[in-house]
Amino acid sequence: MKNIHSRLGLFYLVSVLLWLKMYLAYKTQFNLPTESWTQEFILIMNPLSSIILFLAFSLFFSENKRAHVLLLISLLSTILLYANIVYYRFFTDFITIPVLFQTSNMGDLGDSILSLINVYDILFFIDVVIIGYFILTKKVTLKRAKFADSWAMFAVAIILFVVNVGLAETERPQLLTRTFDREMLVKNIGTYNYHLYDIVLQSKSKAQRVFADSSEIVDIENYVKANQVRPNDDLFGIAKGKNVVLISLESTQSFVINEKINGKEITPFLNDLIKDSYYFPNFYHQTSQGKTSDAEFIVDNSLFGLPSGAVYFTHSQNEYKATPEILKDEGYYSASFHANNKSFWNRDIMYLTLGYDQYFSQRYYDITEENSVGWGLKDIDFFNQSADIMKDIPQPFYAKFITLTNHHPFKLSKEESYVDRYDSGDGTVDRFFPTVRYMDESIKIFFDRLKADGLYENSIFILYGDHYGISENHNDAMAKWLDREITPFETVQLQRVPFIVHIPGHKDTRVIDSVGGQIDVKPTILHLLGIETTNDIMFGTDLLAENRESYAVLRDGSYIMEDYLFTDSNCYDKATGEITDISNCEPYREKSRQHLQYSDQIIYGDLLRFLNKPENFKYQQ
Ligand code: GP9
Ligand code: MN
Repeated sequence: MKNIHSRLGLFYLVSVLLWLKMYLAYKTQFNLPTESWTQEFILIMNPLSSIILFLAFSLFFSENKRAHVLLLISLLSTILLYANIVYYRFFTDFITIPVLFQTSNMGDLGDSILSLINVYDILFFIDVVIIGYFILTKKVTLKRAKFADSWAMFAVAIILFVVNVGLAETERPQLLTRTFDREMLVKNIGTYNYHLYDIVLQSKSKAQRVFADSSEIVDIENYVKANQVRPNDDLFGIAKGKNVVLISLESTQSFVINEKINGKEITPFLNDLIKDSYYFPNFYHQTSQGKTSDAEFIVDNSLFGLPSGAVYFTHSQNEYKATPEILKDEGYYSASFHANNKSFWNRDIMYLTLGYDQYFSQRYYDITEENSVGWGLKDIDFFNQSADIMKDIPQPFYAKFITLTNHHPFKLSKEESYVDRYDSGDGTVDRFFPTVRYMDESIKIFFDRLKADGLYENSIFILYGDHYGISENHNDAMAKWLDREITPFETVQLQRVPFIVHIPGHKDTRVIDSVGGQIDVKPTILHLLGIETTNDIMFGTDLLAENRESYAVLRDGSYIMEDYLFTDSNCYDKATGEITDISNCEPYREKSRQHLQYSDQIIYGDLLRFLNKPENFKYQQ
């Protein structure tokens, strides 16, 4: 090991140049803002582990070849970096394996690739050229390096990687398991590590796909069809041809509905709207790590998200038959409106797969310091600007609006708060109430705008809470709010989120107590629009159907029946909240397991690609 540094002079030089180049690219070519010195430090160090790892392979080669291989690896790494730079100039995103095969994306790029390249880009290759000259003329070599040096360098790479991931994990917990944003991944683990990560992720899902066969879907299809429920005859098609306005209520749980804080309603607009809508107080979110994106996935597909990771990331190349795609055949245009970076939750890619015609992401909005708070554009500005965009979109449309202000850490200035903070002493819970109230106000303003713009009458409105906002870490404060202890039973009950179906001019409005969840939204919407779903593989049932079962299963396996609730191996009596005989929960035990397992099987095996064309089918009653 002695004198390793003198033996590896050239190796170090090439590494440092590549490293510097990466950091320069981060600063000049990509938009990767950092918010603290730790984040900046992570950004600086993150390319290093993979650079050393890649270059260390050169040391395996014979004395005469090493330097050449080193040069080649440096060149290939630069090409990969440069490919990302060019791609980013057009898509403001990083390359991911699926997009390489996504012809529509690459087609766009193909046309304008020349305009994305400029002559100064040669500078990215300047180090390779200069060092290449010295290597090829044999002025510098790596001849003195020893075989063992390669292992030493691998060890260094691994240590750097572990430190890097450790730091990133403290900055962004669950970054790798949840995979929520490419930009954040690149910021935290670097471009090259990100590509390696992407390769592992994609190959894992490809492998499972390869081993799946078409017979698997037959059983599932039979099962699902046997469980279908006939739509409500009076309501089927009642909104035929109307626009659908779908609103995702960020982090909104049902415990705020019809409640007051210091004498003021927390959701005055929603409370009013509920009186003129179908409202479901026993509606549960069914999300897991994919949070908002899981909710979107479940709502559009009537399939469950995955037990870990976000299906939006892990299985964005699957075949699905999501609501936007189904509605396309009915002449609908579909769009999603959300003022966040488009690669967040891999939405830009997944929306193409799901059949959305347009994603109005961050760049379609005018976002300034004044109109932003917390995660970005304030909901009121978001809806106002969205309403402007909506004037120009084709009708009928299926439009999804994803709110953001009521997102952890629930920041909002005192001046903009319509209600007081709570006083539990737990900041997260205390701040939650004003941001929920703010979101409520933004929806009121949105409705007013749509009325003024003549879109209201012609639309139906579906509002759903995406997932919990207050996690179990805040049980003490929640116990204070609810004035009772938070038992496992209460924890499940806290997973209820609002679900509202508002049909302008429709008089039959009521509170429907039946238990349901996000999985039931798709058939509910399609039936209102008069679209048959007999040939779809869905795990939910129309919430307005008369003989549907009052039931929902959560992603962690807990399930809720009309009178009982199962969680944590116990069966609870909903009337008392007390543990009751397990046999009371037995009727839905197998079904709950089956639903989750079949849905996962479909996603892991990409089974919907095997689906047969529609055949004649009758409801089984
Ligand atoms: C991000 C927004 C919030 O675009 O949807 O995501 P979340 O953290 O709630 O899943
Ligand atoms: Mn969310």
